[in-house]
Amino acid sequence: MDRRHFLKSGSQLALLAAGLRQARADSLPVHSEHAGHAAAATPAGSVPLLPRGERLPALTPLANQSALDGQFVAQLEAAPLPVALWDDARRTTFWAYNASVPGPLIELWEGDEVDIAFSNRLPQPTSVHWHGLPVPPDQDGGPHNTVAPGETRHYRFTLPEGCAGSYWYHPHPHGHTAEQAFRGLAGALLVRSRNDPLRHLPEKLLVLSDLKLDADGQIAANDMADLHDGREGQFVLINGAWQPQITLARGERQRWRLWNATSARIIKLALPAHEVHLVGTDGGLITAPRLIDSITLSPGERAELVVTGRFAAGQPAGLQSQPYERGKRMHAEQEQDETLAEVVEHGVRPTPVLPAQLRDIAALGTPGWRRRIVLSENMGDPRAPFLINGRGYDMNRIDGTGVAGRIEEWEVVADAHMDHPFHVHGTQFQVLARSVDGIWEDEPFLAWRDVVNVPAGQMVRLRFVQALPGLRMYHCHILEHEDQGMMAQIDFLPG
Ligand SMILES: [Cu+2]
Repeated sequence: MDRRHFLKSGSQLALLAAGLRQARADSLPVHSEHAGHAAAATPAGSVPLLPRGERLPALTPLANQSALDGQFVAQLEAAPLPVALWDDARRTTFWAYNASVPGPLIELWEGDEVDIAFSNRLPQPTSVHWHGLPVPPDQDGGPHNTVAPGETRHYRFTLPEGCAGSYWYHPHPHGHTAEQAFRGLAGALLVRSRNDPLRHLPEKLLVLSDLKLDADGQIAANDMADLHDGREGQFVLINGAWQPQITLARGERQRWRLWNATSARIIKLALPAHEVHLVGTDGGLITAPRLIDSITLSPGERAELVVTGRFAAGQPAGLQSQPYERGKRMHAEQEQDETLAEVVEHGVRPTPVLPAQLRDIAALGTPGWRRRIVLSENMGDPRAPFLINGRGYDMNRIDGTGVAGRIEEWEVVADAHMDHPFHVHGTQFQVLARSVDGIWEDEPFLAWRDVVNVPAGQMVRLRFVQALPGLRMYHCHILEHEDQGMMAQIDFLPG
C-alpha cells in the first residue's frame, strides 16, 4: 500500500512531500518517557513536522452494496497500513479500517437495516464498537464480543426513528482499546434524518485525532506519562491532515460536525473571528441554536456547529484550540491558543436563515432508580490505578443490575485529580445538572449525549433509559484509563 491510499481523497501528496522537506529543518520534541513536566523534559528524539495547509480532506464514504431502500450492507476490514508520511524511504505503520485514516465515513438514515461484515487482519483480537448508537448488546462490539485475528463477523442492527446524529466507531477489546485507536482505528458514522431543518446548509465533517510519533517516525508506544494522564502526541489531525485549510465565504453559513476521536485530549474549540451557534450534540440537534464563544469537547464527544463567516478584524480566522486544564500530572497543560485549522476567506455569500427551532426533545421524567458512580484514581497500585466505585474493571463481574425501559438517574462523581469523561454504552442521556465548586447548577438546555466530562472534584447528574435488555459498559473515555480499569458493567433485565 503506498501513500496514495492514505487519506484517499483530496490529498495533494506531491505538495505535501515538498512541504515536508521544507519543514524538515524544523522539528518538534517527542515527550520523554521520564517527563515529570514536558516543558522541562529532555526530548527522547525529534520528528520532522508534518506538512500543513492542505485542503481539508473529505472523508472516504463506505460504499453501500445494497440497492434496496432502507438497507445498508458493507464490508469493513482492520489491517496494518504502511504510510509514507515524509517520503517513500520511510513508512509509518498505522492500523486502519479499509486502508483509510480516519476510517471510511459510514452514512446511514434513520430506519436503516444495517449489516456490516467486519474482518480482522490485525495481529490481535479487536471489535467494532458503534459509539452512541442504540444497538443490541451483542452487536455493540464491547469487550465480551471480540473478533480473533483472521476472523470475520457481521454486525447487524436497525436504526430507530429519531436517532439522527453524529456517531463514530472504534475498537473496544479490553486492555487494547487505546493502542488500537491511537494506531488509527476510528471512523465517523452519520445518521441522517429526512426531516432535517439544516439540510440547506453546506456541511463539513471534521474528525479530530491525535498522532504521537517516535524518533523513527513510527507510532510511539504509550509511556508512563501517557498511561497516567492519557496519551497526547505532537499532532492533532483533522481528517488525517495537520492544520488543514477550510474555505468559508463572508456571510456564508456552514454546518460543521466535529468528532473528538483523540485518546485523551479535552479540546476547547473556538472560532474567534466568526459567529458560532451550537446546534447539536452527540445525539443530534438540540431544540434551538445557541450562540457560543467556545465549546469544550472531551474524548469521544461530538458537536454540530453552524459557523457564519465574519472574519472579524484582529481575531485569528482559524479553528483555535484554547487552553484547558484537565489536571494532568506528567504532561504540560496547554498554555497558549493553537490553530487546528486555517479558515480561508473565499468571497462573499448571502447569509441563509438559521431556523429558531430545530427539534423537540422531551425531558426524561421521575427516575425509577438512582445510582452514584464514583470515578477515582489509585496511583499507588499499578494493578488497579483507575477505579469505578472502588474497583477496577473485571469482565467476569457484574457491577449492578437494572431494568430495561426504566428511567435511571446517575450521579457521576470525579473523586480525582484529573477530569474523567464519562460514557455509557447503548443509549444516550440527558444531563440534568453539574456541580461547580460543589454547588449544583441546572443544565441550561436539553440535549442527547453519550459522553460528558466530569471535571476533577466535580459531579454530573444525568438521566437515561436503556430500551434493550442486556449487559452494558460504562467507562472513562480517556482510553488509557479505560484500559487500566476505569470501566464497569451493568446488566439490564427485560422490563
Ligand atoms: Cu479517565
